[in-house]
Amino acid sequence: PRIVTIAAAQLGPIQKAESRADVVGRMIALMDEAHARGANFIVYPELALTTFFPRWYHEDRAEADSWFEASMPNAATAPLFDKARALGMAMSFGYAELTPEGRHFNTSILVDRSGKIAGKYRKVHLPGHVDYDDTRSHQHLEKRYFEPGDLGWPVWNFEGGLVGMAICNDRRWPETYRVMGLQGVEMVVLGFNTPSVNSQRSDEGLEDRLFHHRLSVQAGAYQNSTFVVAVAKAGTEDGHHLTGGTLVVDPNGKILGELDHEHDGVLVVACDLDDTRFGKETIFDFARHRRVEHYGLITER
Ligand code: CDT
Repeated sequence: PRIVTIAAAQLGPIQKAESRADVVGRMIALMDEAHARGANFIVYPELALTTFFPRWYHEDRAEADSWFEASMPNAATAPLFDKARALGMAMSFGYAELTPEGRHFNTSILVDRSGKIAGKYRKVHLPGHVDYDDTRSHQHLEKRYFEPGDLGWPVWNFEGGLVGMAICNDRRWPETYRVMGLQGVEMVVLGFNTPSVNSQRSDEGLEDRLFHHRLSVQAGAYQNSTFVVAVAKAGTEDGHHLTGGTLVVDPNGKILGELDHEHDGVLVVACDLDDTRFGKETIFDFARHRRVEHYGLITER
């Protein structure tokens, strides 16, 4: 067996006024708990260091730069990296990345047990809109504040397996998993911030949102014979509610564990990466069964 003991570290709400230092303190507490429960790889949510700021409209785009990190690690996150190194804990978390060239991405990183950034992913599927939209119940301005990721979906040799990343809305798209599946991915780690209401239809609520979340993640896992670790930022941020639903799914698409609350908490699951083999060698042996001559339209439109 190749066991990766994963800690899916859900964060409860982060209010607009909370500092990075406060949040990093919460993340360190979760890491301590994960370590005490035997985990060696901890996964935090999308945009883990701040509130889900794309709900706030800044007319002056540059004002939003205060939500971004111009370097990583930096003064605020150094204690998290130090803690991870001290515990020998691998980790992944999301943050808003401002590059030296002034580009903005919704980013996640893989950090190895020595504290080195081993992989970076920039969110490809950005939901929402660019301009203030008064027809919506709340704003979702990811298309205003980020550009689409430019790194694709690499997979990395990490913690003894092949690990890839996705971010929130990416989990709803089969292409996300398939591109990694074609590289043999064994564990996809992803964080999310999902409002519990649809800003464009009032009849879609929390249970529908959780249903679509599980449906997407379980299908992605099964169809690519991979583990998927999906970690929420949950609860009510400045009056705006985000779903929970932090879960770990196995390569059969079955949920191995799910948190049933919306505050800070850790779900620890021992995953045997060898469990990905059967599916990859049989029904989802892509080399034998895919029929790419019929798939051209997928990349043409
Ligand atoms: N963060 C993120 O990508 N959230 C989206 C909300 C979709 S509605 C604009 C999600 O897919 O969960």
